[in-house]
Amino acid sequence: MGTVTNGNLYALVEARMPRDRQRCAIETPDGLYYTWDDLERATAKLANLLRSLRLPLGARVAVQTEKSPEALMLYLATLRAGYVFLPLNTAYQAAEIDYFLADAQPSLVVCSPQNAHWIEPLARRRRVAHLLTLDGARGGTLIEAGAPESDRFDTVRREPDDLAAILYTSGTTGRSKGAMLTHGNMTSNALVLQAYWGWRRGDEPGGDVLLHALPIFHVHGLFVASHGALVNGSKMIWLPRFDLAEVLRQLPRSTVFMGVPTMYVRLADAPGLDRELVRNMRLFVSGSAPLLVETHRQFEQRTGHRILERYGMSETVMLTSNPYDGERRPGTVGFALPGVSVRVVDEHGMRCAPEQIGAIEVEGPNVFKGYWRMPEKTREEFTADGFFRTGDLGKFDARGYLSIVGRSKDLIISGGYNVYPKEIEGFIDEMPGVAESAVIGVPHRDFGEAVTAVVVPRPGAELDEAAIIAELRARIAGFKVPKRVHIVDELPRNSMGKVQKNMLREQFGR
Ligand code: MLC
Ligand code: AMP
Repeated sequence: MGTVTNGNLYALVEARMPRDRQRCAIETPDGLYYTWDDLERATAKLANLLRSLRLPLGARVAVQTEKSPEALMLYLATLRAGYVFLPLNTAYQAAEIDYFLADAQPSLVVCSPQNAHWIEPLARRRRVAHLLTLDGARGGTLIEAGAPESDRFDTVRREPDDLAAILYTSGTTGRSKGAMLTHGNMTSNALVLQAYWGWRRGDEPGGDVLLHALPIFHVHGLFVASHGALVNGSKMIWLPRFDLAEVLRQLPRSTVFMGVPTMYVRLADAPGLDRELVRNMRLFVSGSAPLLVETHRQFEQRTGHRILERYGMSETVMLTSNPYDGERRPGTVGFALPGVSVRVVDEHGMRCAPEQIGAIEVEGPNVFKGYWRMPEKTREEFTADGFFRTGDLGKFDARGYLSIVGRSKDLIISGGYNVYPKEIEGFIDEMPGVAESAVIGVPHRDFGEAVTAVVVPRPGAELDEAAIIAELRARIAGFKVPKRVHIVDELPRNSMGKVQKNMLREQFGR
């Protein structure tokens, strides 16, 4: 493997492909099979197509499509061509998509053919120059337009500091902000994780095979999982979604699996899961939300495997990890990854002693460049000495393991998806007959936390739980819709007039 002088992340992927490019890179359960050569040539065609559209330098390519090998290739082609990838959750509806188009001003939108009828008018209104469709291997205008293009493309030179992707995430304000990640952020993190988690090269005997069941519009599935296999020359078994029966079917053929805690809760309860089924597995990784100690234990009893829990964010990719070789401690997220600094500080910015809870701040080559077109917000989120304030609360134990004990940001994590109470409250408060609302997360066995709304009617108004849920379902992504809506006369407030969400969580969390 020669030295890679081009800072483009794709240049690293290219340099680390197996020597024999006829080996399998991606396989799907319905029998599709893509070699590394296919990957190289298909991404070249798409990169040539993107170039032919004459998108301006730094153009954003916004993508909301179903998961398919072609969707991953579009991501890689965007990197190759030097543009900026902007993935969007497939559950997002018109109001949500419109916000991202207005804010990110992409030059190209790629969507599923069945959504083009409502995305096209939004894109036109937001002056997006191009709209193409992608429907996996079945095609779409993207694949048609790319077909006549050359299958050779010189990966565009990028510096480590150049933008590679924008991931929308939200803070305390509830307004989504685009976290700008650079080629350098992702390259450094991919290489660190490759070494830390002991990845075994795909073209060596006993090489790793990744079972990929995560969505590819967030850090976990798109970066941590895919990059892990891609920079390792490892095959991926590519599932369109997390389907428990399919995961169980594919586990004997896999060595690495990454999932959110909900997936482990479901796996640990699955009748077919036993040591024999996971006999070839080397590593199970969990992240994106807290993994309950109980799930960790139950999974170990069933499989003999201790899940490796790690911690990260859209703004920082991965920050900490339990050790691969040392003790994996349930309820903790392990140690700072090599090159990453993690500190826990009190309200005066002083480092906390072991076991003392404080704010988690981080620094390293993986930490993002800032929020898209929000320089002030970016400044606020960094300390004077350059650490990023994660909004998570944690503590180190005496042995240096970090635990996440809460969040200073008002955020619910449901099945690994982030839900911002302010956003949902905004939609509920607009409904006729609503005086005010508070959205909270309550413990949920499957999703970890379940979105729950507490709503106060205007005097004389009658509100109905089912009607509120139905109206929200028509407007926002399904995972954000409260599982329950409680109608109450008033919300508990403290002496400053602030709603006391902890009291609501106690009252409605049982
Ligand atoms: C689906 N539904 C959810 C939900 N997912 N509700 C609450 N929370 C969720 N997470 C709802 C749907 O709206 C639908 O509702 C119903 O459940 C069935 O939908 P589905 O798509 O069939 O659900 P299912 O396949 O069971 O999805 C569960 C899941 C999925 C866990 C597989 O949520 C998932 O893939 N989560 C992964 C999220 C992820 O990748 N996070 C990484 C973020 S990166 P209805 O009412 O319409 O029927 C990050 C950084 C880091 O955080 O550290 O990694
Ligand atoms: P996102 O904005 O989707 O990138 O979500 C990042 C947030 O997920 C972090 O700030 C944490 O609050 C949470 N998170 C990620 N991994 C873990 C973990 N292992 N344990 C607890 N919380 C986690």
